[in-house]
Amino acid sequence: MLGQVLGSYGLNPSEFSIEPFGSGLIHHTYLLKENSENAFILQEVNTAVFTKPDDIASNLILVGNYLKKNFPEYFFPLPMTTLNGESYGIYENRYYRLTSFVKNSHSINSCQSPGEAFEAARQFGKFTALLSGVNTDLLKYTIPGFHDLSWRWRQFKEALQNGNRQRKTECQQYVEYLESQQHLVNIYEQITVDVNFPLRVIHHDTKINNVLFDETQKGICVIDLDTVMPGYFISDLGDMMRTYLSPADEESDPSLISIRTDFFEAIVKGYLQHMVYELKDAEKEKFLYAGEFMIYMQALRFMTDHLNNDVYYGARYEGHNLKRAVNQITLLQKIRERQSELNDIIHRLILSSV
Ligand code: GN1
Ligand code: MG
Repeated sequence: MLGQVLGSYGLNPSEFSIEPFGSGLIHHTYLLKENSENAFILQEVNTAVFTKPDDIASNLILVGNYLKKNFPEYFFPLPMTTLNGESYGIYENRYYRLTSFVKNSHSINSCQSPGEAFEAARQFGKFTALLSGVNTDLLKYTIPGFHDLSWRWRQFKEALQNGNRQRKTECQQYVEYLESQQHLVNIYEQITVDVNFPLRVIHHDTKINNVLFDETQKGICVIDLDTVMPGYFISDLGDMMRTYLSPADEESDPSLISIRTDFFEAIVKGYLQHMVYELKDAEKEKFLYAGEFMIYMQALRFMTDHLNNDVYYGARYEGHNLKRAVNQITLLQKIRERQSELNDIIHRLILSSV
């Protein structure tokens, strides 16, 4: 298989060492090393999740061309094209893409310092800010409904109706908690009809491992661009809060979760660096909601998957997705406890950055 795929890029597989790479839940990713000079990332696209891989390619070409024309100095790591000029190497109906490994770059799997949080947030904010002139109508929705909280809510309700009955009974208290937070869906619905809340070019997966860092720990660029599509800024800002604030991640025991205020400050500051000139007042009022929105959506998604017998995320042990859901519920509650302190930080930083 790899022979055919690499061949379509004009590469000879016998010249490479190949090893699994990264920790994403969705695609299979490999690092191909020729020598220290030449390395590539090969990824098999999960077509059960991304049913139209050509839509990803179409978005990246559009965004890539826009950046090249308007901000030629911005580094945008596009996948390579095959010898035939295709965006994917296709073998037995499986889609593979190849990207050059960015020299002297590295990624990190968990956010360990406010400096890293700042750099990542700056990179994601810069990405959306530079693309503010793109007509989002021209972009495809690579996963329809991806961050549509109303749809996620309906999926959750459907899983309660049709999913695993025993699991539903066992986790009743968490189900009830999630239902009690439906007001977060209502706020999202107001946002979708608010003319002051524009659709922007959003990355939609702002975990720290989707930023490349250089040797001085400065951000180089954002990667993992499959979910670049129209969306609201709360998705990117919120997912950073979801994944950088606590020293314990979504896989951890909920008792280890805490909110690191200095990391919160770093995220907001970093995101505002470029975005402060773009964001409207209505958006600036939704900074803390961004975190609640993303954490709640992820809790709903994990719980829905648990009720649906782990068909989407998979499970390494019985109750894995329930544990992840409870982890996210705990994170949401911890943020709530600190609400007024966090809002003070937001207001201070917004005022001082304009
Ligand atoms: C998935 O594959 P990965 O880890 O980059 C998911 C995200 C979730 C995340 C939770 C396409 O991302 O939306 O936030 O898992 N991506 C997709 O860990 O569903
Ligand atoms: Mg990823």
